[in-house]
Amino acid sequence: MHAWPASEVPALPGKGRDLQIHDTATQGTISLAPGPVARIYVCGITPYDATHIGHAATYNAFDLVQRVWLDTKRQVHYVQNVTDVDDPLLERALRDNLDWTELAERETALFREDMTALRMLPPQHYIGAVEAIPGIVPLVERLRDAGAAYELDGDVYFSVESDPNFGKVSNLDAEAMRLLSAERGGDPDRAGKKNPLDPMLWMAARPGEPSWDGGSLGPGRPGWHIECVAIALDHLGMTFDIQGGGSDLAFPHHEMGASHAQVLTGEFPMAKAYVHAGMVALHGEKMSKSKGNLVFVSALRRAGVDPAAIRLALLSHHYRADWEWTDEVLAEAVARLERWRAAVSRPDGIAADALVEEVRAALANDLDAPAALAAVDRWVELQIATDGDDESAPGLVSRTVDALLGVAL
Ligand code: 5CA
Ligand code: ZN
Repeated sequence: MHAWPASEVPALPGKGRDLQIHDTATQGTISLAPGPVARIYVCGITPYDATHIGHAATYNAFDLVQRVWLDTKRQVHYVQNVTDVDDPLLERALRDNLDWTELAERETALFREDMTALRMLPPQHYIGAVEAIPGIVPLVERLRDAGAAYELDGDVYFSVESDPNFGKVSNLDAEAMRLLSAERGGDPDRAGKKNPLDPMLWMAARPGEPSWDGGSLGPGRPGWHIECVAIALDHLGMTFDIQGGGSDLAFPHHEMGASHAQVLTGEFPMAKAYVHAGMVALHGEKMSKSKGNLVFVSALRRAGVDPAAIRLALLSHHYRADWEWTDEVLAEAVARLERWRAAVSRPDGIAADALVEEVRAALANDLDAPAALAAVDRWVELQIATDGDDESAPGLVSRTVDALLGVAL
């Protein structure tokens, strides 16, 4: 699949700092010092509805990770998937009397537009589940041949008991795992499973549903977790720097993915850091396609909201916080954008070298975007109140805000 166009990232004077980031698996902040090419896998959308502010907030977090790494003069190898075949997509297509491929293509196209408008850097490899199937089948066969998978009425399940490290990504107790499994695509109550938590690796073809050649597995379609493992291992290999997504992916998705990879490679963890963004709510409840309490990025854009203001609204919350989208959040971001633009439109101003370092320090400290905004706010206030004569300052601030925060002034 093609991704979307990259906005240019201006180079800043000096060099950025290495990222300290919270890792869900070790439940602490870790210091990540990737090699010259940093490797990140971010779980992509299931394209059955438009991009909402919750999605955008999560992708914003991982866009900041890339910007920090680029500022340390590293290259970034970024991979993202599109879950372009899965139950929710097929169910929505059926409900709306649409062809499921058309629905997936339409919503993926809209996602690309939204990401472009928000200046999110694109992945180098943007891979659909469907196009990954030829790589998924042999992995499921290997898991089965290693005794880590078993068949149930033609479907193939992964046995969580085959992984000695199972549970070490999300650190949840058995009861919490069972509840979340039922909520998030698992089937803990299906009779005949070895362990209720065992996730499906390969679903045998169902009447009226799409299916693909599964070699010795028979015709069917892939499970969700193996999709991301196959794509990640194919394009990044083992022990890449970050696997990212919203906090609702820690269990079961990233836990199961780590387990699949552990059995396939004998290594743990698949990613050096498991990084999870908080959930954005609307009217007191997590924004979710299934509940329908959504604010769409595309709807805001159509209403004339500057994407840079949307981006500032996302940045005004720490990525790990759960927060609520309100009209005030957006209004504050619109006002901030105006103030910042007025400040950098002056021909000269207050020296900004210290500001560059403050923004760098804030982001390197577990992506503290609110602290980065506060630092820019302080410069903007001084700039408006005082008569500085540094001609390079407004340009340097614009470039800093663009390079590190993805906001075009
Ligand atoms: N296709 C899978 C990942 S492989 C999936 O979870 N797709 S999704 O469309 O449901 O979600 C895409 C990303 O947005 C995930 O990282 C998810 O955790 C995140 N996300 C979904 N809802 C919210 C929300 N309300 N707030 C923050 N992030 C969210
Ligand atoms: Zn995923």
